[in-house]
Amino acid sequence: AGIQNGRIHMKRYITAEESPQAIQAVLQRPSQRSSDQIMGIARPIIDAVKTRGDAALLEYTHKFEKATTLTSPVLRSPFPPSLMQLAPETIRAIDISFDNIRKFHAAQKEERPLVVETMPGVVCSRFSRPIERVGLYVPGGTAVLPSTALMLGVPAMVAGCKKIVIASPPRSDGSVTPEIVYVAQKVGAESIVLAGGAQAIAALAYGTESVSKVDKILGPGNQFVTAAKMLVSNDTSAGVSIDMPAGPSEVLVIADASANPAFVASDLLSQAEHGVDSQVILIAVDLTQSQLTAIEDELHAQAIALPRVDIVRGAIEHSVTLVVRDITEAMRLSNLYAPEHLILQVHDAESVVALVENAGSVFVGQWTPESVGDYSAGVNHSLPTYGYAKQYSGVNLGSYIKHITSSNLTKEGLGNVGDAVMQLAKIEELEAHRRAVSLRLGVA
Ligand code: HSO
Ligand code: ZN
Repeated sequence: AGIQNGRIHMKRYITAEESPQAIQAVLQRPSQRSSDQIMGIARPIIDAVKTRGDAALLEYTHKFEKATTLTSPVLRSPFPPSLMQLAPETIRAIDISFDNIRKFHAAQKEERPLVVETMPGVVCSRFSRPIERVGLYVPGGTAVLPSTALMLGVPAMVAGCKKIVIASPPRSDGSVTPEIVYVAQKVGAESIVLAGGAQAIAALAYGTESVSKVDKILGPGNQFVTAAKMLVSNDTSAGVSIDMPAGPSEVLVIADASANPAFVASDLLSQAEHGVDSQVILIAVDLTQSQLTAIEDELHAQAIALPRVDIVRGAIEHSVTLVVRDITEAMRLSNLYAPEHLILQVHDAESVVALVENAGSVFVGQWTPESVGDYSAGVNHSLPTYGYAKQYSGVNLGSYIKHITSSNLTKEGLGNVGDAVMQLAKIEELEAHRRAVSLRLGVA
């Protein structure tokens, strides 16, 4: 795969000619550097920030971000307008995206508590409250990602989180991308922590002299960020939770003869340009040799014209095309892989959605490139990678709230359910439990 005579090309497998084991092996994610090794690097960084606070945080920012002139790790709201000077078209694009993301996440609100009378006089209810303080990690690295600030910040705002802290690595001159400051202001963030990596996660988890401690940390990041999130969430003294483990970005495109080869190639490439460790998979449903070649030609031609062609080459090197017989087989393999993004460019794509069991987010039909979901449609782009779509949801309004339950019984209600309670308390030999009921009911 990868470079054949300089050609950017995904290795092709015909599933009918391979064993199921071989296909399963092809669908393995590219292996990550051992997590023990990464944890070993993250742990001392976390300890240093935990014990030495701002001083350690700044040292790491000077070292890793080369932002040696930075003297304060936090920018507090209200943010000065001079830090968010943007072209009108940028403001318009952010505003439109903000509104759509807000609309879609606001619709996820539960209007009223859930109330169920399980027995006469036994009323159970469930209501939600926002998580008070959230830390949102916006990665730096090879691309600036104000869209990630939107995807994490807008639902936090909609949920009603009281304190929103955004952390993002500063540029080497110590500044933050103005787009991120603008988004921070729009979502009502309290502060922006100018730090990245494990050190930023530690600062959010424990707090420092100037960084506010948070209750939950959300957002994607590299392996050090992910390792740090796992470490702090396992430390009971931090009292912090995380969204989900994150890995490299991925897309799986299912295309049949009705698909436009240029569209298919453009979707594969938009994921491939994220990073050399990104993975893109094409499942071709019953395509002829010439249809496959048309997609491959498009992929190469479009790829070499991209500014990030070198990153694309790296990603395509461990990406594959699987040629399958029908949509049922395609969906079976897709559910097995559990892609972060699933793009359906097939005949009657809408009906195929019913077959989706595991995926972070689905893009239906030829007019729905993944890019729209990455930025502006309204859905969230912070999604489970690395097969975690089998058990995790992407970031959504629920990521920012807790559910609290309550019970409320009348005397009759206790009379109705009391025997069951007393009986089970007896079996568990917890006499005080039993008596809390018997005493109220005036029975033995
Ligand atoms: N596709 C990325 C999100 C993103 N794309 C940000 C562009 N900017 C991971 O879901
Ligand atoms: Zn993207």
